[in-house]
Amino acid sequence: MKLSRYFLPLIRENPSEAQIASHRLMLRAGMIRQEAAGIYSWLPLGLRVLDNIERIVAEELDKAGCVRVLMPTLQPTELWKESGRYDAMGKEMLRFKDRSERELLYSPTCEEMIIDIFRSSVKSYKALPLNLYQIQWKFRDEVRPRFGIMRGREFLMKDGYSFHISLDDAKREYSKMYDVYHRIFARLGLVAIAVNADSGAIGGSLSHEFQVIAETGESALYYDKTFDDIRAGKMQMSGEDMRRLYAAADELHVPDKCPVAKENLREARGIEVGHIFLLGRKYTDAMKVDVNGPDGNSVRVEMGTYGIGVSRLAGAIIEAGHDENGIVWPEAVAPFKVGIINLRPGDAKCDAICQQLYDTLQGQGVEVLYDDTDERAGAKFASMDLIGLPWQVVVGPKGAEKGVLEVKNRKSGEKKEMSLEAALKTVKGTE
Ligand code: 5CA
Repeated sequence: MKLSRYFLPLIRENPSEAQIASHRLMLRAGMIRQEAAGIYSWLPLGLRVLDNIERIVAEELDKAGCVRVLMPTLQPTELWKESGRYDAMGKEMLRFKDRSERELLYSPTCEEMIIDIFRSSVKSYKALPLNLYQIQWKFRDEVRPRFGIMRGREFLMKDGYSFHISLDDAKREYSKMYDVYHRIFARLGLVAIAVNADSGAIGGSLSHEFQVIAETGESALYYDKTFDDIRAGKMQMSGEDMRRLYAAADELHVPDKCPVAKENLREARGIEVGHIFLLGRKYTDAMKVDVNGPDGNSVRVEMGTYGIGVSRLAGAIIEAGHDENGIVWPEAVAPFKVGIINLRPGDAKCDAICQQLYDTLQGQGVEVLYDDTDERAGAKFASMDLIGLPWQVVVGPKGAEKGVLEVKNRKSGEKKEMSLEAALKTVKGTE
């Protein structure tokens, strides 16, 4: 993509409404634009990141045997009356009527509809276990939307729902999803701590929140300091072992009963990027969901539900990866892998080298943003640092004479002069 043809509305000054780094940087880097309280447009750079996160989440779930569906954002209210949540959800649920005076709502979560889909066609235990998921926009009329897309009213969620003939099998799936979640967050360049949590409005008997440690996080949590070694990469641990370590959300942490000695306990703030729930029969009792069991008798279905805040993750990744100059994207989610800066557009040599770099990388499937604009050098460097692409290749007239260009790694800040061939290898990670 050539910057002169792209849509990247950068903001030079710090927006006054942004209180935390990720919100400030997403606005400044032209990733999002607020349209109403807690409601955002995703501009091209932001959308590329959102798509990358979505793709990684979907790939890992597909690998784990989950099956993707897509349900509507607008839903009739009957199912919610059946489950009892029509009243329980209160003002957080947005309700309205269509032209025929039929009541609709904008789905804040999707247990009711997926259960209706399930019960209308699955009649036998042979189809179980079944784990269905979607990645779809949700609406919750939060009292205090804040921090940009971190706590939005409209937000993108991965919501998964599993169906089982026994509670033991639901527990097995819950453990499996616990491990899958760690894999997903690791691929996104994050270490999340899974804390025992309250299951709130979703319900169920057991739940874990996946928290990314950040000073600006909205949740308070307590955990065994061993997690700090895992986060620092000093130690690796299986999901099973991790589950034995103490970690609890604020509301479940009782100091007198905490099994961890005070000196080994950490208190921190976190961003909740995922939440899994063992539901049991909470919804299947209310909505009478049975299948025929192996012995011919009908069996009440057991469930689990598994959420990931896909749009919130974009903010969490920035909270975990930025410096005073801007965003520092992990490669897996970066909107482009390489930024080319032409310091002298119009100079035949600079133009030719940049074009060759650009064509070669694009031809090899590497995503490139080529700054071919007439901005002054300082502004180009600042913009490229702000948007945080992992690699920058700078082409100027002096270097072009000698046949060298400069390659900068955004994360380490390291800069090196090298030939075009060496630069290609470096940014592709083959050298
Ligand atoms: N049905 C269950 C699991 S699919 C459910 O709705 N769980 S949830 O309420 O915990 O939401 C799942 C995830 O969505 C949360 O862990 C969080 O990362 C994200 N999320 C929730 N509310 C918001 C919000 N207002 N803005 C951005 N992300 C949110």
